[in-house]
Amino acid sequence: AIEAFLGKWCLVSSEGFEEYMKELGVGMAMRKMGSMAKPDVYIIKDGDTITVKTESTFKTSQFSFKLGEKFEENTLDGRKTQTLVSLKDDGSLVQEQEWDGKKTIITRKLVDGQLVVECDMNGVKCVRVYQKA
Ligand code: DKA
Repeated sequence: AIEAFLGKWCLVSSEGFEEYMKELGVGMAMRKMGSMAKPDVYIIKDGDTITVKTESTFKTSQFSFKLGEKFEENTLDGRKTQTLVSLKDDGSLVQEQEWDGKKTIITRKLVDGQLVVECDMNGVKCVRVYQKA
């Protein structure tokens, strides 16, 4: 259920994020800031609407959606994507972003009470772990 994802999460570790951002096409200046940022992520539910808010000293942004309904997302790095978020049978929350004929997938799962975020762009993967605040 989505309820387990709700709350405030703080980044505790990040592997491969620089390479992932590079594969996304993020420029060097923003990659530097992105690598240094230790964001807090808030996952909030209001009725059917879920909001994911990412807050850091570098940038704050948020997106809202309903599970299984495509929407237009403005990403932290300035892409405008067609995004679909769905909750899989194994409990993972899968966010698929499509833009300019490209695609990336961000999978969020709960492992031992931590939020594990796995990003994949053309097979370039990154893993970021968040702890409940
Ligand atoms: C996360 O939630 C990572 C989500 C992917 C962000 C991609 C673009 C970032 C550019 C600064 O931890």
